[in-house]
Amino acid sequence: MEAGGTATEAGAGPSTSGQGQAPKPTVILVIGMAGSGKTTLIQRINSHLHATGRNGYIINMDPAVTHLPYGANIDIRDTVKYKNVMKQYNLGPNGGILTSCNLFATRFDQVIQLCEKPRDPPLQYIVVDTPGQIEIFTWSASGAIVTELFASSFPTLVAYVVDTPRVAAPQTFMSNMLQACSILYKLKLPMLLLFNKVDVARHEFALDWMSDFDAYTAALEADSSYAATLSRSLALVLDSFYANMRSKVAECATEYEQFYLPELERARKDKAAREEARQRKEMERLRTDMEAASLRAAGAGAGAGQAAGGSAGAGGSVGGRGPGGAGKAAAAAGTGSGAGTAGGPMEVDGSDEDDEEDGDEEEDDV
Ligand SMILES: Nc1nc2c(ncn2[C@@H]2O[C@H](COP(=O)(O)OP(=O)(O)OP(=O)(O)O)[C@@H](O)[C@H]2O)c(=O)[nH]1
Ligand SMILES: [Mg+2]
Repeated sequence: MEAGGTATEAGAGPSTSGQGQAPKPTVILVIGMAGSGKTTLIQRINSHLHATGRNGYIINMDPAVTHLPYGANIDIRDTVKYKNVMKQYNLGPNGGILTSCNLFATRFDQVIQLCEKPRDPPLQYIVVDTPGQIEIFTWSASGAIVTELFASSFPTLVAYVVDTPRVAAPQTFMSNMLQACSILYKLKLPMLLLFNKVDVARHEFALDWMSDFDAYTAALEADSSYAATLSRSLALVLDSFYANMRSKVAECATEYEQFYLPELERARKDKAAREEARQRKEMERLRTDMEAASLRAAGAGAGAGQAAGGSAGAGGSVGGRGPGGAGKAAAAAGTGSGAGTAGGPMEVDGSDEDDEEDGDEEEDDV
């Protein structure tokens, strides 16, 4: 495997857990097309880490894998049984994987706690194996939760695995690069392109295409189809994408510290401010509700007192000075106690509306 350089050669960058503690491990999210060799690559990374006396932590997020060539420290299959999920929710294979990942994501805070546990020697890398169906990880709630939780706790990067023999044709290469680009946009994390299976096909042609536009257009020369013309235009556009690709894990970790972490902090502050505003609104609503309830209770008490004194029309007069429509409804109902029942449903309607608004806010947060 090559990364326009090598993938696992460098340290995890300067980030630390604070208070003079050991540096934080770097999280490597291994993503790539089905069969591109993610799992095999992780097995090799794992043995390389062991051979060089470094401490790594491997997490398997693929619920459908039948055999793992490495010993995972955390395995989604220990928590969620993919086949049971398929049966229980009447799902097909992809729906089963997606739902299993989502179920696992609901407990991902525990995974982060395990990763944060101090160890001797300290962890240097946390490597995450993902399902072959890229979109299941990158475009699902579980992918968003997992990446966000990792990125807010550790320097995190995406290692995009390219199946080198399968991208030897210029247009397949372009489609794979667009896929990588879309993941970069979605996950917003530093990215490492890993050219895999170089024992079958060397990766130098890809490096040439990425660094030299003329070399790429020359490869497309014989092809005058619309797709080839589009590929030429896209190669120009992707120039800055290629230029920003890193070739070492440490470079990605530094990029994370310099650009992604400040952005993350800003997003976290925004979220905290939104949450504070929501809580303030809730408190205000609660206060208004309580005031209204105490006014109603006072009104109902007065109505009951007058009714006990034998005045049949007293309910009407209570309604007149009660809080708006509720009082009038009580008068129409003709009893003092009716004020309570008429007031109840109106209040429930109101809180339902508010609850829907709050629900939207929560969805945006996720
Ligand atoms: N020749 C060669 N074959 C490889 C290499 N890496 C992986 N393979 C083969 O590619 C196939 C798929 O490998 P996996 O590691 O299961 O790929 P994956 O991306 O994890 O697959 P999914 O999880 O199903 O998406 C297997 O047959 C591997 O033996 C490599 O570097 N060279
Ligand atoms: Mg795999």
